[in-house]
Amino acid sequence: MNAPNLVHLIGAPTDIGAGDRGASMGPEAMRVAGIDRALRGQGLTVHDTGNLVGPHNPWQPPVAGYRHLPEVIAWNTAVHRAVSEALRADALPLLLGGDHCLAIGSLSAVAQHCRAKSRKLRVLWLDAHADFNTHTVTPTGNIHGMPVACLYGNGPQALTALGGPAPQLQADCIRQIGIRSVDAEEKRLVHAAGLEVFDMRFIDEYGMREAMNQALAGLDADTHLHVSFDVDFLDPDIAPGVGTTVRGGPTYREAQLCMEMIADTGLLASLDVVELNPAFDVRNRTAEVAVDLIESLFGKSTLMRR
Ligand code: 5AB
Ligand code: MN
Ligand code: MN
Ligand code: MN
Repeated sequence: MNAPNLVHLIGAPTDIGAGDRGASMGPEAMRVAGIDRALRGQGLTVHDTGNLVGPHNPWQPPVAGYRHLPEVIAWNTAVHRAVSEALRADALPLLLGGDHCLAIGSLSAVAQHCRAKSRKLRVLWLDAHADFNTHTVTPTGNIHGMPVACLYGNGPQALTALGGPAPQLQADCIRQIGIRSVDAEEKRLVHAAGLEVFDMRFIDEYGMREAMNQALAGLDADTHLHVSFDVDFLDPDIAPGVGTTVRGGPTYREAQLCMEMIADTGLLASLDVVELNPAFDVRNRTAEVAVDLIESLFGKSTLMRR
């Protein structure tokens, strides 16, 4: 099955799961940087569905290990619905975050869709962080540090069961790339769950090419490929506009190669672009880099056309 030619842009302007305010401005910054034009340039039909609506950020401390849980549930319910709708319309949902807690809504919709269609699912999690914290071990209570745990069934029921009985994801379907900041307790959980992680040490030693070859191994024409692109995956030198910068990330060229190798599969079927924070950005540079990389993700710089 070929990747869809229609893209639904879904704006989710919230920073409800983050530790800094500002990711709520992400969708507009991506539009200003020309996401629509960039995708059309790759021969895609783009339908901007506008922005979802949800509760404002009350900016409260965590309660029982979770910050803003009711609001996080409301936003993820809206994202789940919009992503499901796009998939039903045979479109490729492109979630414009918003912080990374929203991947619970998007990936639960994607997983549900794959179960219904008996399609295999591979998730590439491009991030500086593993996002595998739980309410008992989180150092912050910020739910943007917990989406992978929630998708594996470890979290509050209202989030883990979005899209059907938990877990939404099977242990072997995710590949994490670019990881370089994992909390001590979180590390233990990542090991116990057996997540496949291509951290920066791996990329230093073997290169992005080998990391991507391994992360993309075993795909076939019937695999739905989802990319969850946390912009803090990138080195802060090229992407300062994020809340949680961690130095030592992929360079521009390494990130391009990563995107190009994904494009070559022709299997990309859903995408999150999250954690862009214009309040920390410099002249919208990070949004522009993100748009530039997304063009490559949709095949700009490869000779093998979709
Ligand atoms: B992001 C931290 N591990 O749990 C936590 O940006 C940071 O979605 C999480 O990857 C970063 O608060 C979440 C310290
Ligand atoms: Mn993340
Ligand atoms: Mn991150
Ligand atoms: Mn972040």
